[in-house]
Amino acid sequence: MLLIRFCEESIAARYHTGKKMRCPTHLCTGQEAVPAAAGQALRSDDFVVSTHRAHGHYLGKGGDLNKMIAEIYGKKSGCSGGWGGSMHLVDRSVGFIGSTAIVAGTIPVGVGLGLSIKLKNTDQISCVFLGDAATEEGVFYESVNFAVLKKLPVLFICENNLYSVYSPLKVRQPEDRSITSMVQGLGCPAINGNGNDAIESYEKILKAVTSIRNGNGPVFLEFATYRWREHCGPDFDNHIGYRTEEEFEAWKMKDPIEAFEQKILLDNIIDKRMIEELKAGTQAKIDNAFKLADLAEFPDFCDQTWFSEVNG
Ligand SMILES: Cc1ncc(C[n+]2csc(CCOP(=O)(O)OP(=O)(O)O)c2C)c(N)n1
Ligand SMILES: [Mg+2]
Repeated sequence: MLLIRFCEESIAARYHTGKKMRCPTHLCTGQEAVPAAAGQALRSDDFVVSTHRAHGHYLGKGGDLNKMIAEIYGKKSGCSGGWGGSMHLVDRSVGFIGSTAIVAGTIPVGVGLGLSIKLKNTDQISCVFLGDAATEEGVFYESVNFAVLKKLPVLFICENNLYSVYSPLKVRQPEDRSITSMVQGLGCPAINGNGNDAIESYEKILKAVTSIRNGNGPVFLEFATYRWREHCGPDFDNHIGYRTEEEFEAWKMKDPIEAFEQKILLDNIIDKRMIEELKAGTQAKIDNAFKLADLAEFPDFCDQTWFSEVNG
């Protein structure tokens, strides 16, 4: 969680200087618990597909920090060879099959990966990250239906942060209908949880992973959470008026990292000095990743070999 938080905050702090990051970035500050928990519950050979807000999912899955920052800088050493930028992360070495900017675009890809696992008869899992707005796309229903019908090893993780850009859920979906119940209606086991509670998220994801690995078919998890920064970009946008300062402050009080830190301090799992060391070490790694990205070369955009390399 610290790696994700500090990484996102370091991107935000540097974004406006030097024009080094030329791609749009959708930061997940405030939403770190679910990606971190999923990364802990999944195996490195499990597959993950993700969305436009992909940094946490990639780092959580064991993605390489240096390769991610280099990708955001558009450099050849980036995980997508510098071709993709923030929203198009690919790294087969950690099972991160890809993120895309098209809302719900990776859902059928993740279900297809689930079908490939079933056909190859391995015990991997395909994990599909999606936002609340992706449940409004037609392909979501086709994909869940197919996964249920074929009993595919697919874990759907919906991070419900209440908004699609500036539109709150209540202008997009019937107010009295929960996403979890709607998915249950499609015949898919579905539960919801507090996406700002790292331990609860981990336990729920692990339980789902165990059930899927045991051959019981797909599971859908909906986690309530909240993005702190603007939809796209490094700044804050509460002043626009689509959400209130009070709502934002109330969610900031539910900071997943602060809550986890308090818990492990209280339980004597870690002491304050260890936390400070962890924080300093994490920030140092991130600062170094930015330094490396800055020094790295840009790709030769006439050279297509990266595509053949990444596609095996
Ligand atoms: C098919 C499609 N429609 C619209 C957009 C524009 N768009 C980009 S992100 C976004 C919001 C998605 O919201 P959600 O899935 O809840 O994810 P969040 O941004 O909240 O993490 C929209 C509408 C898009 N990229 N693709
Ligand atoms: Mg959303």
